[in-house]
Amino acid sequence: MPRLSPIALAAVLLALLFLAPTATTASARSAAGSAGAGVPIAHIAQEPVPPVASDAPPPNDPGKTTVAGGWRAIQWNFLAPNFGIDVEPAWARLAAAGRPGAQGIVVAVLDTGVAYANHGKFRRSPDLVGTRFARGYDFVDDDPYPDDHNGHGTHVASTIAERTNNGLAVTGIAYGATIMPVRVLDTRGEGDANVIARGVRWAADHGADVINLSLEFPGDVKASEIGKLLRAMRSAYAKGIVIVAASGNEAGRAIAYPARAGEVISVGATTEHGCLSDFSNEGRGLDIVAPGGGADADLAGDDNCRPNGPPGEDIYQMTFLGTNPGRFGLPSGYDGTSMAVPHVSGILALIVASGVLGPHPTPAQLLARLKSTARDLGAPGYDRRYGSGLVNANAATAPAPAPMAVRRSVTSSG
Ligand SMILES: [Ca+2]
Ligand SMILES: [Ca+2]
Ligand SMILES: [Ca+2]
Repeated sequence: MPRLSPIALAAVLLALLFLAPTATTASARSAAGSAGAGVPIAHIAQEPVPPVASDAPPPNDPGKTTVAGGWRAIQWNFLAPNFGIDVEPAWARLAAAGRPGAQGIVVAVLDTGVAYANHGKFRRSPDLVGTRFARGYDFVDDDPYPDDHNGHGTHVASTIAERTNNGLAVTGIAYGATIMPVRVLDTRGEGDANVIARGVRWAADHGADVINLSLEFPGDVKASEIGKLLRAMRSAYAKGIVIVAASGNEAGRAIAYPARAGEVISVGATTEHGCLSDFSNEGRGLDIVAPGGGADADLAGDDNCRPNGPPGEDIYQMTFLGTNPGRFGLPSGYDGTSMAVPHVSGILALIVASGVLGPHPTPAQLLARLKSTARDLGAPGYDRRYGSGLVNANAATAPAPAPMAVRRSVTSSG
C-alpha cells in the first residue's frame, strides 16, 4: 500500500514521544463546552444518583494477585476514588437492565490490530476469550486478519471489552460489547491518513456504533493533508456513529487531528491524582478528559497536580508482555491519551445500551450527555485543559430524574 508523505503519518505516541509543542490555532469548533447548554439533556450532575439494585456479584478478576477482586488494586482508573470513572454502579445498572456490559453495542477499534484470534503466530489474548468480536479487516496488509503486531490495539480493545468476572487478569468497561478489530496502524504504531480513512468507512459500513481512534497526527498536520479522512469521519457522523479520538501526547496547546475535527469527541488524559497528564495536549475545543495515567502536568494553582511527587500509576490491561504476540500479561508502561480514549468509547457503549437517551441517540446527544455528567476539574466550569471534566460512567448511565410537571394551557373547545 503506497504511503503518503511522512507528514501524513499518524503516530501512536505511547507517552514516550514528547515532541516540542507546535501550537497553531485550533481551527476547530466554537465548542466552549458549556456543559450541554441548550440541549434537552437532564442535568444529572447536580442530582443525587439513584441507587442501583443488582444481584450481580462484584467481578472476581485477580489482577496481579491470586485473590478474587485483585483487579481493584491496579484498575484505579475504573473506580470511584482516585479520579477513576466510577464504572461499578454502571455495570450493576446495565446488568439489571438485561444489557450487561453494553451487550449489543459494536465498538470499532481502529488501531494496530487486536489479539482476537489464533492465526499463525498470533494468539487470542486469554482475557479476550469470551469477548464478542465482529468481523474486522486489516487495511495495512490488505487481508481479512486484523491481528495485532504491536500490543497497543489489544490494550485499547481490552480497556473497552476485556472479559470481566472470569477469574483472570482484569476487567473491561463495556465487557458485553462487541469489538470490531480494524487494523490501520503498522507494527511501529504508524499509519497513513488514507489507510485510516478506509478503516473509518469500512467500520461505518459494517455496523459500528462507536469508532475508537487512539491515534494522533503530529501537531503541524493540516486539515488539507487529511481530506479523505475528514470526509470519511463526516460521513460516519452523518450516519449517527460516534467517533472518539485522542487530544494528543505532545504536551501541546492545540488538539491534534483527527480529534480536532468537529465530528470527533476529543479526549485528554488525566492521572490518578486528578491532574492533567504531563503529556496531554490542551486546547480550544477539547471536549472531555479520561484516565490516561502517568505523571502530573505542572499546572500552577491546580491543587490536584503534584509535578514534583511520584508519578501516578499507568493503565493496566492484558496485552503482549514484550513484542511476542503470543505472550500475554499486564505490562506497565501504558499511559497516554491513547489510553484515555477507550474509557470514553466504553462509557458511550454503556450509555447507548442503558437507553437513558432512547434507543438511537445521536453523536451530539451522546457528547452532551458525557459533558453534562462529567466531574469538573481545574478551573471552575469548562476550561481548555480538562474540557467539561472527567467522564463518569455512573452519572452518565443514571436515569434522568423525573421531569417537572409542565403546565399546559388547555383551550376548551366547547
Ligand atoms: Ca493481517
Ligand atoms: Ca478478566
Ligand atoms: Ca474545569
